[in-house]
Amino acid sequence: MNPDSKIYVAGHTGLVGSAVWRRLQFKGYGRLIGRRHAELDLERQSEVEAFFDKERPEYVFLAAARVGGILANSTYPAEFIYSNLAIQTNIIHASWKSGVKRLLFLGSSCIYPRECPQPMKESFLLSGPLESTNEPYAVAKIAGIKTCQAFNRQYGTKFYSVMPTNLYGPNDNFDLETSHVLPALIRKFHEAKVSRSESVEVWGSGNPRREFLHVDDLADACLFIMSLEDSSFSSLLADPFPLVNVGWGEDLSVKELAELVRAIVGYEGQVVFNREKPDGAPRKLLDVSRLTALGWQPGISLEEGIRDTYRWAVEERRI
Ligand code: GFB
Repeated sequence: MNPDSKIYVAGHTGLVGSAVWRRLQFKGYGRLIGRRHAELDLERQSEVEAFFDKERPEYVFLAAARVGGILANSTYPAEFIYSNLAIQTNIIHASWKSGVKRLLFLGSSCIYPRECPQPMKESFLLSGPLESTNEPYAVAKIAGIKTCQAFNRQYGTKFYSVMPTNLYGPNDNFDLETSHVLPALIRKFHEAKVSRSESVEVWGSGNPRREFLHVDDLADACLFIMSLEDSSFSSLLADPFPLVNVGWGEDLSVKELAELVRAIVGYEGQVVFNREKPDGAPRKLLDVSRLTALGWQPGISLEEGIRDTYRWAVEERRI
């Protein structure tokens, strides 16, 4: 990529896409393309093909997806599998047809088996059964990895997959029904502080362990990977598991996370665990050695990132 390259960020208003967009702008890339849902319905193949024919992007960051936390995944399994398969298939296919030079497909750490040895290596893909609460979403994301791999093998395209751990940051979803745990806890503790509630409900047992990465770190990793020299990029594509994990490298329990968010927000009441809500996967810690060996490291600590996200949510009136 060079500053004059034409770059399409699919999903540029979402958590990941907006972070990639900010990072590209910051680095001086001047020909960025983004389309809101009302302008381009990515589930409609003909609309996607017409868009690619007209715009002819050279590089694509595929960050458009139907996403959500544990409850949204269990409530809307049809949308999570159908929308994601449609969006990614249309974009990958149109990227091949219009001669895109490189594409990065954004997946998720839930592609790995529920009982995966920890930390989870890229080579553990498809080595066991998936976690049931997000199986439809995970199957769609695995299909995305395999679609990229198949096009590379048959047509010599350069489409690569990036698997981020649980993400958070500006533009996250703070709706308590559909969000992930971190924005949910920021909102719950903030509202409890403001209304002086005696307690805050945290779902599940508090025992599941999760790893969190600030989305600006992920965006930095995506630009790093997209900008790799041809020889390094090609050797990533040639690996039998053509995907790379992006994470912080350490995890913590939901209970520890709740304590951290409580302290940052400054709430002094009680934390109550609701064991009737699902725990989901017991642990999801990524092995990040493939990416660190290439020379990339994350920089935003969890505490700093939560402070930043809390400030953003209050300033933007999202909570
Ligand atoms: O972030 P989360 O919704 O999704 O939940 P997953 C992580 C853990 O936090 C679960 C607990 O054990 C939840 O029960 N938790 C506690 C809460 N309080 C809350 C709360 O108020 N809201 C939420 N949402 N959780 C998702 C997948 O799994 O991770 C997606 O469903 C995707 O497919 C994403 O892969 C990264 O980490 O369990």
